[in-house]
Amino acid sequence: MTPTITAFEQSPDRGSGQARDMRVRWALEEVGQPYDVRLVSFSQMKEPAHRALHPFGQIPTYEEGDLALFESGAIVFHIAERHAGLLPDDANARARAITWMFAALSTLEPPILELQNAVVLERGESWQSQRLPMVEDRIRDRLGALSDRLADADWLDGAFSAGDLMMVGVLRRLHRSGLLNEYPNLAAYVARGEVRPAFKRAFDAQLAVFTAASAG
Ligand code: GTB
Repeated sequence: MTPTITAFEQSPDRGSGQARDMRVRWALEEVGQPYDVRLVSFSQMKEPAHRALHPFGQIPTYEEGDLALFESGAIVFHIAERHAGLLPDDANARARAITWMFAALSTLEPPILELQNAVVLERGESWQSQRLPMVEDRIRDRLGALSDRLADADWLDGAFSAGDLMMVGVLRRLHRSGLLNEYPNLAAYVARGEVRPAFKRAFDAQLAVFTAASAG
């Protein structure tokens, strides 16, 4: 059964693949699962029909037969569990890959989100310039530790896994900040993820949505 995901009808990221449908698309491409996309506007996301799928009125969602999921982490985990290619067979290695997924979402992403909120939502506040360095330092703290752990390895724990997919997906949010470049092995890690053919297919698919919306 072909799953259907939701994505922004008009993404504010201008096709740079920052919205979280990108992680889901990438996971589906990695495992070779075709998918349909239903584009939703900001107002549609807040309507009851969409909230039935996503209680918080957001994207992405995932529908497959009578299963409906929300939360990019849960969706990628589901895809990784149902298909070969994103989680190792060995039980311990599998548990570690899942741990990295959680680390990406609950240890790395929160300070990164805080920076984006500080830059965008707190623009113009008199205290913004004092707050930004503190927020950036909290990210550096996490990036430094991650950089030490990755060292000169290609991926976080052996072969590429859903843990790397999620971590690269989260770290990509730092592109505009320049912070990633302070950690050359992390910048190279993200670049390694972004040249994967599955990433490129996912990226091109979301970019095509933006390009079509801009032309229309
Ligand atoms: N924890 C949820 C998950 O992981 O799925 C978070 C989902 C979420 O934040 N969805 C966002 C959304 O629907 C889109 S991805 N927002 C609309 C709303 O809340 O009303 C976040 C996002 C949006 C835009 C950019 N951008 O423009 O660069 C980047 C990321």
